[in-house]
Amino acid sequence: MNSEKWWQNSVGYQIYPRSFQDSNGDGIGDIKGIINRLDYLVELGIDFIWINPIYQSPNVDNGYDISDYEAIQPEYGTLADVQDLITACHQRHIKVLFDLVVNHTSDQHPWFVEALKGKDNPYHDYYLFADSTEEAPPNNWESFFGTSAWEYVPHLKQSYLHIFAKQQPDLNWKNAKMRTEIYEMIRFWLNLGLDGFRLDAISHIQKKNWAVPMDKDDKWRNFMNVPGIEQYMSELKEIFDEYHILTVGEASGVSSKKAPEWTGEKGYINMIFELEHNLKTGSKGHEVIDIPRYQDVIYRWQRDQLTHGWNALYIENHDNPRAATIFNTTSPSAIKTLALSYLLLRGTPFIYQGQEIGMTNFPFAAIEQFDAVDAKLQYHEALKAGINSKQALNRIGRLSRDNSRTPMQWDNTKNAGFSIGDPWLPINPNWSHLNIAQEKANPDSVLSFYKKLIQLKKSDPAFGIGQINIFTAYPGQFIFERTGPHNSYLVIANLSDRNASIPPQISTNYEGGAVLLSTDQNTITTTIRPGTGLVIQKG
Ligand code: TEU
Ligand code: CA
Repeated sequence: MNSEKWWQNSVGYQIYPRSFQDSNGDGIGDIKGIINRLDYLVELGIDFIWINPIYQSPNVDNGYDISDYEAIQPEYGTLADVQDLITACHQRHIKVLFDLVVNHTSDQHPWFVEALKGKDNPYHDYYLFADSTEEAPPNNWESFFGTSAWEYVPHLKQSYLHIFAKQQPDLNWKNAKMRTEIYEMIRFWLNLGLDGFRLDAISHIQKKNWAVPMDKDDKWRNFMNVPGIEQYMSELKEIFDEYHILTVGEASGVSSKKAPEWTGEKGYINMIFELEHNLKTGSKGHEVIDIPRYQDVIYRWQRDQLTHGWNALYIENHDNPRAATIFNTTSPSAIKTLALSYLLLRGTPFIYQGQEIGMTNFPFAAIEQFDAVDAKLQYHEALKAGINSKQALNRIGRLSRDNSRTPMQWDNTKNAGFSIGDPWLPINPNWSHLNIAQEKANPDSVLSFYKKLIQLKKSDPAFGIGQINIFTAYPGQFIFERTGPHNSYLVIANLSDRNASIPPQISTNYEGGAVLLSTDQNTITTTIRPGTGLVIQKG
């Protein structure tokens, strides 16, 4: 058994910098804004933050298209601001993770600009070009954003691969020189004092041979955890180990069965964000999350990483709609119950900005209101396929990434306290009654519940490396026990439509136990109603 790690008893918080806090009135969140709000995160009980990309970028995909890895996007601030941020966080015992985007660069990156100059240019092989005509791309692969994965370059008579937008050409990881440059860049950031990285789209850095056609039922298989990736991941691991940092991989295509190879004692990284439970990947065609299905997915990940490996736990991020909306949890108690369903599982929980007050989807009414690159592309593809604009808008509006990217709702002053200028994305119209200041003042609010929940998670290693026993229950009822050397706890989060109760085989242990946390003051341990939950300590 490996020794306990600091992040096993910690809670992370994801900051979408563009929408967190603006400090200079240009309507765009920035690094100084984050520094100004750190004391709030201390109050919330956060141990580390992950900040989405703040590197120089033409912003086609909001920072995930990087044109200079070692420069800060001017609208976010300067390198000196980053140093101030790291210092300010460390003074408050908050660790700092950046996003590491190395599957692709921007098409404005000097490497790609050079690459386009000719097949003989040394940077040409930094990317994935293949001979083709304009009409016949090298193969039929599709990008994640729904278009062809190839873009034709007439003067080269070649196409280049991009598994995201065409402004995001994929890097050629087979090129050792390219890898060395990436590794130097990683060291540059770690030498500044960062504590870790979230590894963007890391399971896609290796691709199958161009001759392998796309499988219509498993469209992205040809660039999901493809053999050969082991070498690159091992090289990365060497650097991560040298600096003792925390690494969280966005690694879709790594199955729960395979995950321990990635996150176990000898794994490449510390934990994986699985994407299987999400609405877009998991509940195709549905407007809300199928909760029993979500439960099956996260329980499977719990089981498969029980003896080896570690989970990253989350219900929201910048790529998904707001949880309160898509889990259909409409009352404060149900939103708290949703928090309870995942935050005390075995793993490291993440909270996405605004989730802690139950922020909701945005009521989109026109395509002009969207910003996200995938939303615009999908809208135009839908119109091409003959779907009418209202239907296309409805569906994209429900699922769009932009729902989670609207500015933070801090208080009920102008622009929700986010900015004194015009915000880059509209503020959700519910800001005047749904905001942090208001919830702070209310001991029964979603925010107050999150604070208590975070404290509980950190109060006892039973909630860290402690064992988890999951009880079989009616679908949608999350009933599990966490046990440590000193105490045991029973968590019941009822997201089903029937009453839940303490499992009979352990009822004598828990019926007289102390209720440490409850989503609703009226909840009693014998009848846990739909949309309510509690945590009981073994008596
Ligand atoms: O998202 C990547 C992403 O969602 C895919 O890697 C995922 O594997 C696939 O959709 C599974 O179905 C990240 C960022 O989070 C996102 O914001 C960026 O747009 C994207 O990478 C490109 O950098
Ligand atoms: Ca600003």
